[in-house]
Amino acid sequence: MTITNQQLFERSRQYIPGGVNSPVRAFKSVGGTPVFFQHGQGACFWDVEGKSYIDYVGSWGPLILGHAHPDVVRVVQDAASRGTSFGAPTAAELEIAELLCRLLPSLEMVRLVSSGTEAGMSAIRLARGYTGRNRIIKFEGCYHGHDDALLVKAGSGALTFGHPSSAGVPAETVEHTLVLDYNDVTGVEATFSNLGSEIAAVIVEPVAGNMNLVRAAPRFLETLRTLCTKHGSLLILDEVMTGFRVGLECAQGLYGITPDLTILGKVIGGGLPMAAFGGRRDVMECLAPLGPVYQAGTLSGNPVAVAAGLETLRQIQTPGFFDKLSAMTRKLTDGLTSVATKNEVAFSAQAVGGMFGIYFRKSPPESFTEVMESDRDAFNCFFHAMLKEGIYFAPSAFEAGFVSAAHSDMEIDKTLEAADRVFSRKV
Ligand code: KE4
Repeated sequence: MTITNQQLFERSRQYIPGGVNSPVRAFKSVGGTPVFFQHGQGACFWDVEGKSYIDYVGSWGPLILGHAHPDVVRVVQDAASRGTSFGAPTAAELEIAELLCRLLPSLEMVRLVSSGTEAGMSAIRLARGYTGRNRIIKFEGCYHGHDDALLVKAGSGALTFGHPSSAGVPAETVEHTLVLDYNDVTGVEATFSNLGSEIAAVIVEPVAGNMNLVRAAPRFLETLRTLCTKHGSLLILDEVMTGFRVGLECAQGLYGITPDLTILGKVIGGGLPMAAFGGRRDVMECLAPLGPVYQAGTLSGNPVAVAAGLETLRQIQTPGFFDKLSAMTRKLTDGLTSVATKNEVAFSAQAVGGMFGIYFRKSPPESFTEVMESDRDAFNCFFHAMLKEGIYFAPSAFEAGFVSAAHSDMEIDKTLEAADRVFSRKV
């Protein structure tokens, strides 16, 4: 007798909080029972009941080559057969460090860690250690992992400091964190004119993907760069999601912005636990064992994860890789928009490289406020209707979606035909 998603969910909730190892997987935002997967291949994956889905989450971004890419599987098996971890330096860590620094000119040095949270946490500590300052700026709607200092929601006024957005985070931990509005140039200018000399760093997603997809206005990032330079603060671009997803030169290349530090993750691990932070040599050399800023990790630079990352980074350098990925992603977003328009559904969508946003509002949002104006109920109905059609979008109206190199015209066409049926029923 085949076990069902429902049965697994009920049992998992006995042993794992919410039945999941990361909250967004619990379907709390969309309702219903999470799907338990057992096998993936290319653009698709199969649940425990044997149902197949076209996957537009891709493990939240890492699977830019699709599920179980044969070359990635091969190098992972090969690396594992030679030892899964040494807790000592390896040549492969040097190889991926050199590659990342070659691909991203702003990286003079880089350190590998095991998650985007670790990268963000370490970059904030490093910026504070380098500048000798405590205050940091983040933006409402941006997510940089669950480091205490970054689990903050906006304070009441523009210049008040943040309040914890999670239980267990002492107010003192976030008293130095200021939460501003994304794309609000005036707010950033006012804050720096008041506190510029006290600000250690600004951390920002150059294309936000954690309030659904919201593009930074070029002037917003340019202003951050100018003001950080003027006041001796560090600009940290959180490219955990956008890194090697929106293009080979990442979002910093698309926007022509040179950060002081960058955090990376997801794609660079090819589906295995790996992330990184890096940037200016004079800043990175403040890190232990060279300098006074401590940072460490048992499995940092793990050889199996590095092997998957190296193969993934090798494959995405194929000439035309991002042109093809961007075109396929645009085919999806343009197609969804046209079938929604045909069925008179208030809907919009946009793509940046291999990531996309879909919105139940007439135009793509340009701010957190506009995101919150989207029709969340309509999204949830659409999500479940498409799930029934075998199409798996992110189980939240506030997440970006992802297309892989394994998605072909067949998967996109099938998705658009399903969307036409769903929209015609007035989601
Ligand atoms: P991790 O610690 O989850 O590896 O990375 C944290 C992180 C940092 N920065 C950005 C821009 C991110 O998007 C993330 C993690 N993204 C979420 C998706 N919204 C991961 C999914 C999850 O939390 O389960």
